[in-house]
Amino acid sequence: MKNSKFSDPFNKARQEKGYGEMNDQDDPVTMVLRLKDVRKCAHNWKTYQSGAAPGRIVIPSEVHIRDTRQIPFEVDPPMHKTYRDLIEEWFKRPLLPEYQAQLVNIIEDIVDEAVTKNGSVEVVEEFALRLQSRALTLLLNIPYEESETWISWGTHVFRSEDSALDGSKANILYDYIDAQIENVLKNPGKDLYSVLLNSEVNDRKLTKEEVKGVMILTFAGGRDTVINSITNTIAYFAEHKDSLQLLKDDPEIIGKAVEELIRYFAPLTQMGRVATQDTAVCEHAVKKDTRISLCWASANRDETVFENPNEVVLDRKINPHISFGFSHHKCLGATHARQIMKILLQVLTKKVVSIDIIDAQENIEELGEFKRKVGFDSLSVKFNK
Ligand code: HEM
Ligand code: EMZ
Repeated sequence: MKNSKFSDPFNKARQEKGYGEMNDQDDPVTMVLRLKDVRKCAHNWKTYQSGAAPGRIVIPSEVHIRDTRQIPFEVDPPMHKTYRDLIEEWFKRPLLPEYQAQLVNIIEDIVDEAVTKNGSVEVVEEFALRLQSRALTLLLNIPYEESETWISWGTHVFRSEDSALDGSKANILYDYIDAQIENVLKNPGKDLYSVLLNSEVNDRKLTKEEVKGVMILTFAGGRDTVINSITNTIAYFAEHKDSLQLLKDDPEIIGKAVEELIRYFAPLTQMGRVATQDTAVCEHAVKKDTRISLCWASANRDETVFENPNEVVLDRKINPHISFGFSHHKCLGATHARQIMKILLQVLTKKVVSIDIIDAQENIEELGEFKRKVGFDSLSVKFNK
């Protein structure tokens, strides 16, 4: 099978019953699989809440490694909007020309290094992690050098090689953010910490704990999602040399190609919610205080919505994918992530003739009755210029 293929494990369950089931640390999950149902549940925050115990809506659950509530992700309306209004504008900065120019420099440097290297490049660590960390300095408006520290943490801030949830690893991030908050209190600047520490909600300053909640989310939520998007893109173009050529010939379609790759990869498989009352999805009982998940990855392959859902159609015309979520919690980092992908495609079409895969180790999520490939643990390639 091709390394760049991401098959759809939910197909049968989605068509036959509309839901799936998985256990996760003795806190089972009913997975909602059809696009229409995922949208409905995402919208219905009164029945399906995000504001449960911190970490509980994440799958695998982070309740044992995190006490800090991530903001605005683990907050329901109306307070959700209060927080979101504070940061929405900040997260649109990737639309500014000077931001994009800096992102071009970052990506060109990394691609130049990859094409001039003799021998193979390990894309996850040497390419995607670096790109993600260096690009994040722009989003947070923090000096470029700080990315070296973030790169040293490895690809996921909560996972290590031995453990899907590593408390000591998580503590590195929490201690780092605590220290940064103290620094900025003494020495305010123009970075996201400073903006947050100066912000007010309901006529009071944000607490340090709230600022920490936003910062953990920007570090954790935007990390392996972006790394997987980049790595999977490289694998895809290695195995579809005609697609890279298509984008070279017709750069106008790059915007559509970005959406299609993100639909197909669905870098975040699912996100949970906790039922606030006894209810049902697809006639399957969901008890109060149990979890459902909004399975973005399954919804994106819904055959009643997408023609040829398992094919990558780079210039797909109608593409209502929900890789970035749906309704009020939809991804705040999407503008940044889309710019990274757009510029990556532009730079690849300019500087790379072809890519060859040397070795690939897939990263497979075990989700009860389903197994889903989400990216690679490692991907060695040769970039040809
Ligand atoms: C929310 C996916 C990149 C920050 C979400 C949600 C999804 C998602 C599905 C909705 C969660 C829910 O409904 O519970 C992705 C994907 C990404 C990506 C696929 C990359 C391709 C980023 C980046 C950042 C980020 C780069 C920032 C550094 C956030 C935040 C929220 C969020 C702050 C919460 C919004 C809210 O609750 O109102 N993301 N994300 N994401 N994402 Fe992303
Ligand atoms: C959480 C989540 C956010 C979680 C929108 O998704 O991303 C996951 O990768 C993190 O582990 O803590 O930030």
